[in-house]
Amino acid sequence: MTTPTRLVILTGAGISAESGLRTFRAADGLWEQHRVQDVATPEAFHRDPALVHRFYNERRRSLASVQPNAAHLALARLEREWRGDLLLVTQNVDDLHDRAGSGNLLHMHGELLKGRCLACGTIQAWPGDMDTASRCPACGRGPMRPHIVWFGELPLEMERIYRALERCDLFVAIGTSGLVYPAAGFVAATAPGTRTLELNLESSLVASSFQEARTGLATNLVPAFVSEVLSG
Ligand code: BV8
Repeated sequence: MTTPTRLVILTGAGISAESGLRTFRAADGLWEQHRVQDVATPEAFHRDPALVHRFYNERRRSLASVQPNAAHLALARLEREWRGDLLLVTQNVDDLHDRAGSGNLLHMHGELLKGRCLACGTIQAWPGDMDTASRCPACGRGPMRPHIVWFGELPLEMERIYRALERCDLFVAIGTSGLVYPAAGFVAATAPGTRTLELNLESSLVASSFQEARTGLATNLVPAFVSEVLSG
């Protein structure tokens, strides 16, 4: 197997689990007795914006009490020391990859710490609570929504992601259950001959699409994987 030169890494909630952030499946997708799929939608926001703001305010506040873990830090080390191309695509809306130092990072489902104006569309940092009275600092009039991709909405930068998937020679999925599309379909979008690897606590729903799967904690599997790749 030739040494890989172009990596695409996809992460999901499992990489943040050991930092103390609940995964979607572990919480069996429940929040305040609502299914996440029922809160994280444009319809829910239209129907009850205060409830959806509460859902995101609670999760935004929780970021202040968690830190990146060894898996996040290992991926940042890989980006620093890796001589080839590396694109880190995360489904996570937390800022742990950012705080760990990853730069070539794409939040395909948006970010908790950003807000989007419903009037002018400006996306801007939003570290504090957001509610129906929040107004856009850019245009001064627009109500705000979390800069989050909800169920039924198109994830961000999909063309850039598919281009990277077609070009890469190593695709690694870390801590994702393979339930949510289009992310779960990324492994199938890689070119024939691409090396594919899944790192997860247990087999994902798409494990059979990967050439290799390693099971264990991300804080063990990811640093070991990074050392292996860097040592060629
Ligand atoms: C789209 C932001 C179309 C929100 C998220 C009906 C109508 C419309 C669409 C659909 C529909 N039916 C189905 C769909 C498609 C839908 C979908 O896939 N639904 C699922 C429920 C079946 N997808 C969409 O809606 C997507 N958009 O299809 O648009 C379109 C096309 C054209 C034009 C317009 C529209 C958008 C999906 C994005 C939704 N937003 N996030 C928020 O965070 O509040 S998704 C959200 O859930 C996460 O971002 C993530 O993507 C997903 C959860 O998945 P995981 O990250 O994998 O987490 P999970 O808990 O599931 O798994 C954790 C894993 O970690 C496990 O495998 C576990 O074993 C492992 N693990 C745990 N601990 C550790 C560990 N591994 C290692 N170490 C550990 N310590």
